Amino acid sequence: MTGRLVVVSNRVPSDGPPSGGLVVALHDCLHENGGVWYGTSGQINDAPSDGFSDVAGDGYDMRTFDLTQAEHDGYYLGYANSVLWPLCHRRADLMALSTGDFETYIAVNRRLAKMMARELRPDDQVWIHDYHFLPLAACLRELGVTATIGFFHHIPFPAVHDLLALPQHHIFPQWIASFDLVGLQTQRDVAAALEMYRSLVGAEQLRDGSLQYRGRNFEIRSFPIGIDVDAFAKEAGRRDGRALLNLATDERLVIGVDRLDYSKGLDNRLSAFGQYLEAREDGDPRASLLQIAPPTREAVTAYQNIRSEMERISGKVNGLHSDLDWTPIRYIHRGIPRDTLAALYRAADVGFVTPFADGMNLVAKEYVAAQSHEDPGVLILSQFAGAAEQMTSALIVNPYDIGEMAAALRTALSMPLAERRERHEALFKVVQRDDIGHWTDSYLAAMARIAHKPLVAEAV
Ligand code: ADQ
Repeated sequence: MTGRLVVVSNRVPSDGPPSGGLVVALHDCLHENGGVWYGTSGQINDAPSDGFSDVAGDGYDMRTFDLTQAEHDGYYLGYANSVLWPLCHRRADLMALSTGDFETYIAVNRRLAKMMARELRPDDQVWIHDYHFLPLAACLRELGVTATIGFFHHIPFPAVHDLLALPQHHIFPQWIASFDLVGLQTQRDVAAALEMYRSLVGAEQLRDGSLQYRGRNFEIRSFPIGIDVDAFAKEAGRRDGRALLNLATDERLVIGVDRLDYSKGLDNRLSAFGQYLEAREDGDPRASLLQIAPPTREAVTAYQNIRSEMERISGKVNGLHSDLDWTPIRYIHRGIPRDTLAALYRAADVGFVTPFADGMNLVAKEYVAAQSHEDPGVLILSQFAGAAEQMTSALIVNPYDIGEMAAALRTALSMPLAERRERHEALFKVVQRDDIGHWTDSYLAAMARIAHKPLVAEAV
């Protein structure tokens, strides 16, 4: 590629070797092309900094900045995680609106833009990630930055009727239009974004697929994110997950892996498992649910009830169904090393992935990658996970319908080998085709194509 690759994400992986699919993929791109990675350091500092600190990256620069406590509270915990996150996950009712938090969110984006504008070059290709930085391109354009700027929105794009609940909905289209390329996870997200332009500001798609708004030309396209399939499959074969769990020979295993977030549908999932156990007949297999759910964003009020709700439902199900030698729900409230996780996926007869709303959901893809081809497990997947658009050979369920999910568990646990193989083969093909390498390559190719388009007016 010509020009430098510049990545921006909320956190920079400055504490040790990169881990996790997305971080490793971005690291690899930067390592290959050279460039810069900007983001917060994770440190809180009393005074706002006016410049970056340098962290040595492997073949590229990492430039970090600290937040003050007030910035962390207003920008990160406040507007990003208590307003934009629930808004994009169809939970406008959970938004904690505060003018102060919005102002802090804008101020952090402005400060970052000011510091970056001093360093950016016109031929840079800037790739910004996530809802923490929705106004960043608009702030950079105000400062005269003409570099190509792309954005990837990892979470669902809000529907217009939800967006109207955001007091700042009138500037949302302007933020988005300040990027040159807006990457979304699914076709459904692209349709929601186009509908926003059509119905809120009357901007239509041009014949070449791009949009024009306030004198700027930009593109909105879907780039479904993937995982490193080969690495994950190899990892999964290394250890015996059933031995780690001490499972009885005839005991079947259902697995759920999520951050403890209200968007992931955990309460209904546990209830569906309870209902499966209640309806179990003599011939039905005995199954345990292993739910791994590390805490996240505990300082945000909307997250504080989930933990006790999970404990209540699992306590109830275990109280009703446990036996001397059997606890039906094993609920683990912390993170698990990736190699152990891969082995546990492989050991599980069913991957139970039931979010109410999810940009993509990488757990669904990891579960499929980890299965053996000879004797694969079955994926149960919510229709509201972005992954459902591609992974149509899963058992697709409605996460609001507990009875339907309980029935899907029964179907999955008694599915004949031939059907399991057929479904898994189709799913594996999709996951392998659209892996993480394909995602970065196709996004960067689209950005390079746009970078070489003739310039248009930059008025915002
Ligand atoms: P998340 O909401 O974090 O990501 P997801 O896509 O499922 O959701 O990714 C979670 C990752 O964390 C997976 O790789 C998973 O293995 C790992 N993980 C979860 N719990 C873990 C545990 N207990 N121990 C170890 N690892 C664990 C956001 C969006 C998603 C989108 C991704 C990527 O919300 O919709 O798919 O970004 O774009």
